Amino acid sequence: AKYFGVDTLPVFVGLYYTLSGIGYLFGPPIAGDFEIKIMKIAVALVGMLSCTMAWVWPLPRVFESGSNTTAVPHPTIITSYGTSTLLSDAIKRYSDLISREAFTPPADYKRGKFATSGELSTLQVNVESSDETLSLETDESYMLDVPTNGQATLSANTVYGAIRGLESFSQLLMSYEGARVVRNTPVHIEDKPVLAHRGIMLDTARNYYPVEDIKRTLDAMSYNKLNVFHWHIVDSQSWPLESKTYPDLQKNGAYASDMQYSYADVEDIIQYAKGRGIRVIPEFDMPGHMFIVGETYPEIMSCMNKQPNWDQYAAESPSGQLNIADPAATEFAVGIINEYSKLFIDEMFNLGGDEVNRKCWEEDTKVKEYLKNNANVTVETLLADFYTNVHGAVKKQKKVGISWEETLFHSEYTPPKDTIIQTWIDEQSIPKTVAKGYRSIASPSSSYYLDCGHGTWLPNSDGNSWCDPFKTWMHIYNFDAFANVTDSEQRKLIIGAEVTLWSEQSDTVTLDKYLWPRAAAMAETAWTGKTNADGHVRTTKEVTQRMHDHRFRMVGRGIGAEPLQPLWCVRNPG
Ligand code: CP6
Repeated sequence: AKYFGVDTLPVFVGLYYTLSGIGYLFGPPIAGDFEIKIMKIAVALVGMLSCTMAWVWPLPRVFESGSNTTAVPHPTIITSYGTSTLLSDAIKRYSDLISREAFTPPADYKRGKFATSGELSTLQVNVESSDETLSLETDESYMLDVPTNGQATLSANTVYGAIRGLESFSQLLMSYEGARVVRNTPVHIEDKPVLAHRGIMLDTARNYYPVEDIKRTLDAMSYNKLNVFHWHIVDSQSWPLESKTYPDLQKNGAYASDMQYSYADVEDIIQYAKGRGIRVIPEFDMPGHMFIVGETYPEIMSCMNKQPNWDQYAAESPSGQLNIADPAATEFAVGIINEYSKLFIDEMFNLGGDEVNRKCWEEDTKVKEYLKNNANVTVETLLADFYTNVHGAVKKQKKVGISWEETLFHSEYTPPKDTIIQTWIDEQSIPKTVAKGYRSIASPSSSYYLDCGHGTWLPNSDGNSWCDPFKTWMHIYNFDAFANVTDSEQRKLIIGAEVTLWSEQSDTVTLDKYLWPRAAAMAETAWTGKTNADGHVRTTKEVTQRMHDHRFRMVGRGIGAEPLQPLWCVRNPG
């Protein structure tokens, strides 16, 4: 944090080492006591410093602050010109939130009222453009000025920038003994994201999540300036989604009549997300991960439910892939794309394409028959043809396709150049993708898989589950999508990051605590980047206090984010 134009943390850390260094020179026995005293002073200094930092998460790119405290005596009246419902809805939402919220940073719980030097009158919101298209290109930048006295100003090019700025504004407000203030005024923020695509993937097939869970997740995403909800909506285990083309999919595929998403639910969710500047991208994972389709259309499937040897035919039980030698299977896949391209209005459409099992087809009698009658055809050419057809269908719907990386690296298919590759397998996935000229979304399983470490699903002989260990927020924060890419053109192809919540070991009971605050750790590195504007690389240590604070803020807002340490430590930082 810059304070009086100086980066304060290194100054205090430096001071601490200098003073304790002097303490060391005195030698024993004085040094012991002296060092402890110095340490206590240093802890107190760092504690004071905590009170002067930008408490906004994710950290704004530019945050300048003064030394005054501004009173906000009444719920601040936020005003704007214009007729945008999106904007007026957002303003109403934040006005309500602010008047409800009385947030005191846990480390400041003993702090009395601040002496104030001025009073905030209103927050005036100015939006430049009336274009409300939500896409990868959307401008989310904003500028926010909170003076010591009088009117605050929020300016943005788009309504979505304004929504991001309203979030930051809400996080500047603190409550002390019932008195609401903004500290360290005047505050000047200039902010915009490093990555254009910042998301959460939620798997609603392995276990079901009610619509209200998804809405609460969208709320929490907006508190973290995340802008993509990647909905892994169906998989081998269930098809909870209404289909008008193939109505039996839902009938035979949903776990229960109250575990479904109707068209109206989806439209509601998309609308709700848009109000928070969040895009909804659906995934229909093909041709693998499709067992559930076989409950309705067994004739277009291969290797259905091979028990007990399912693991030879699929990454997960139950096995079942579309029979890529059957034109009816491809027709089905294209039918799915055509139907859901209309329901899901986003410009992007995720086709899955991961974890395809060759043996599933090699041992299939219908596939073997087909190969016998077609001399130049192999399983590999069939798979490439399948990908060609589904990507062609996505193009025809004027959408951009997203695929898991296997489509690019583990098949003979060459996706269209505008295809976005979602990487997950290892450290080479991102560099390899951008070296081939494709755009990449980073979802490394070794860092961003939030379901891991709960250890109940498919334990190995050592008792651990296959994607253990648990990924801590620090581990997530330390991941750098750009780490192995130096070429500046290639770096531009890294457009996004997504944490993924696969739901073999998660449902409504665990949702909030599996997602939060760990997804917030990713959100800051995706919005602010790994480094501050001045090049300083933030460490997890220096953001810990702010992270705890943000966790408490989310809890106060109704998000069941998990605790990270004893409250005692939060109140006695250092
Ligand atoms: N389901 C689908 C999954 C996974 C993938 N796709 C997965 C693979 C490995 C781990 C965790 C999840 N459960 N459809 C991979 C993209 Cl460790």
